[in-house]
This record gives sequence, structure tokens and C-alpha cells, in this order.
Amino acid sequence: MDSQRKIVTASPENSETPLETVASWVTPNRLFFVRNHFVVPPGDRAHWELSLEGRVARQKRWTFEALAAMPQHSVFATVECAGNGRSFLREKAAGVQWGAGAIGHAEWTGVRLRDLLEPAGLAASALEVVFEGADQGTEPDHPTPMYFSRSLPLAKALDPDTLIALRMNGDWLDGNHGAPMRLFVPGWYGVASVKWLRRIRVIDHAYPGYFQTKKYSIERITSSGRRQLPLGPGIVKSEILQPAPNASVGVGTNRIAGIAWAGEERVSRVDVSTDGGRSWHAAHLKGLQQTYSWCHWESLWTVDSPGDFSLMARAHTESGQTQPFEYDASNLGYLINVIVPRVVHVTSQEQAPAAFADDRSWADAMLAFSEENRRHSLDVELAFTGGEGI
Ligand SMILES: Nc1nc2c(c(=O)[nH]1)N[C@H]1C(S)=C(S)[C@@H](COP(=O)(O)O)O[C@H]1N2
Ligand SMILES: [Mo]
Repeated sequence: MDSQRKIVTASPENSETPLETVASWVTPNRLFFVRNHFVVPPGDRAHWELSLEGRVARQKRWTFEALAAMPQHSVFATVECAGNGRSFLREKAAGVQWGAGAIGHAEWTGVRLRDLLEPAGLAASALEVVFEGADQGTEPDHPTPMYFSRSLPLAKALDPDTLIALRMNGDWLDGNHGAPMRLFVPGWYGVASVKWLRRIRVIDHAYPGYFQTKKYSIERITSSGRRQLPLGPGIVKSEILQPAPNASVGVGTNRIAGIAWAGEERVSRVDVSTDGGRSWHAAHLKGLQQTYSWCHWESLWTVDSPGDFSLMARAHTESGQTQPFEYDASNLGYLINVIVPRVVHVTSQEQAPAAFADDRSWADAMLAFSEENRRHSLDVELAFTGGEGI
């Protein structure tokens, strides 16, 4: 059977990338996880307009066609939902009970946000930029309807890699991933990348939006005491993809493989333990290691007697960030990078010895993908029929 997204809630769709069957560097769009708070709004390219207002000298409006005709920029980046892995927490936290799959990696293409903001003339008082989607609804603690919206600090909004994305892996965005356009904020949790983007507003104060004060915020000690702050950049994390939870493997040499990522940073090392955290050894990092993107890793494990084993992976960054053994409760059910032991059973059956996958072919596959995408003409003549939708 074809692999499919793993549905967590059907309506609105919240679904996971089937990580155990999608081991490629780039996640195919149809398998890429979906996090929707409200019903997907109609994403009609022919009639879509994006507006810019607030603390700018000149208000602006763009059609989809106008943005598609501007210079395009591409960024490879991993997107993780801030609640990814919530179902593994020992103390249950409210929210969608995600397994490990609220994550994916894609090439995002569109217009640099700063190419829209700078020509509009930012006021000296500009502090944050608010992004509003076309989807709306209510939450149990917010019974009046609201549009999904969130803000970015000005510096991240002006970062050359922050995009208004029109394409994902070379194809126009599909409905679930924000068609016809979304904000794309590489290195930050998915919540920052507002889908079905319709309105941009430059403001001179801290935005008190629901999705960064009531939800998607974390507790931190600041100069003015303990405060709840909007969550933003991703933190370092890894996931074991192989062997699967509770898998049975034979004695001999087995392959342990997985992924690791670190928000705006680069993964520098992944350590693996096969004895419940008593001893660790460095895994082999494969292919490209770059900021924003997950990297694959693997390790060979020779085991000569049967039994139950507890496998762990622990990723590190160049700046010394690493994964904790205990969940930090001040993260309020988000930023879940605690090490989750993976129990596997070793049987007395002899295992055909595993070997490292070929490094060269991995790098080649990544580069071929990127080349292929660049062959798509990004400034094609757009001929849309009214109501074509997504
Ligand atoms: N307009 C809008 N944007 C949104 C959301 C949403 O519900 N509405 N969900 C956010 C969250 S929490 C995540 S994790 C990402 C998920 O992006 P994806 O569904 O394309 O994987 O979109 C973000 N952008
Ligand atoms: Mo999310």
C-alpha cells in the first residue's frame, strides 16, 4: 500500500509524516505533516490579494501573480510543530497528542519578505510584523471567532531567508500547506509560518495574539521576573527511525539510523547509546549538514547476546546545545526534545551484517533533487481560471 499521512485528528486535519517509511532527505508534499487549527480556507490564486499596512510609509497590495513575477529565492528547511512528541511526555500535556511525525523537510520557494517590507518604508517605530491567515474559528478559551495570526520580531522578518513561500518542493503550495501563499520562517517552529497569508501589519508594540500568548508560549525568567514569552526558534533534537519501537532484531551487526535537526543551528554530532545511556559513541552524519535542515545519521551496533535493549540518540550543536534527559516543565507542553528511550528485542537469530549506506549516493540524491527543482520555471506566465482554487 502507498504510504499516507498518519491522521491524528480528522477535522480539521492534523496528521503526521509517516517517518518510518519516508527516510528521504526531502519529504514529499503529500506525506508532509499537516497542522490545521481551523477549516482550510479556499486558496483561490486568481483572486488572492496580500496586503501590507501599519507602520510603513506606503501601504501595498499584491496579487499572487505579482509575487510570482518577482525574484524568487529558495531555502531548504525542516519544519517541526512545537508540540511534536507530546504523546511521549510522562506528564500528559494538553493539546494535539502528536507522536514523532509532526515534522518534515522541504525546499521552500518564494519572495523574500524583506523585498516587500523595505520598499514600503518601515517607520522608525516598527517593532514587530503581524501575519494573518484567511482561516478563522474559535478555541474553547476564545469563543469569539478569530483569524489565525502571529507576529515576528523585525530582525527575523528582515532576514534574507524569511519568505513569502509560493512553492514547496517545486510545486505550488497545496491547500493543506497554505495555498496560495504562506509565510515561511526557517529555523523556527512551524507555528511561525502562517499559512493562507492575506495580511501583513507592521506594529510598534509586542503583539498580544492568542497564538503567542495563550498558546505557543513558554515560561522564562526575564529581567522583570517569570514571564510567558512567545516561542520561536527550534531547539536541538534527534529521532531514531530504525529499528522501529519494539522491533525484533537478530544478534550480529545491526544498523541504527535516524535524523537530527537544530532550528537555526547546525547539528555537529549525534551520540548513540545501546545500553540505556551508560555509554555513548558518535554516529556517522550523512550527506549535507546545513543550518535549518535535518541531517541523517547512522551507527552500526554489534550485539552478541539476545535480550531487551534500550537505544537512545542525543544530538549536539556547535554552540553546545544538547538534548536533556528530563522534560523542562516551563516549556508548557511545547519544545519537546527530551531523549526518549527506544526499546528493541534482540533474538538469538543470526543477523545478516548491516553496512553503512553509501555516502556519495546520498549527497548525489540531494543535489539531484535541488537541480531538478531549479528546472521549474518560476516566472512562468500564469493563466488562471476564476475559481480554479488550489
Ligand atoms: N493560517 C494558519 N497558519 C498556520 C497554522 C494554522 O492553523 N493556520 N498552523 C501552524 C502550525 S502550529 C504549524 S506546526 C504549521 C504547520 O505547517 P504544515 O501544516 O504546512 O505542515 O503551520 C502553522 N501555520
Ligand atoms: Mo505547530
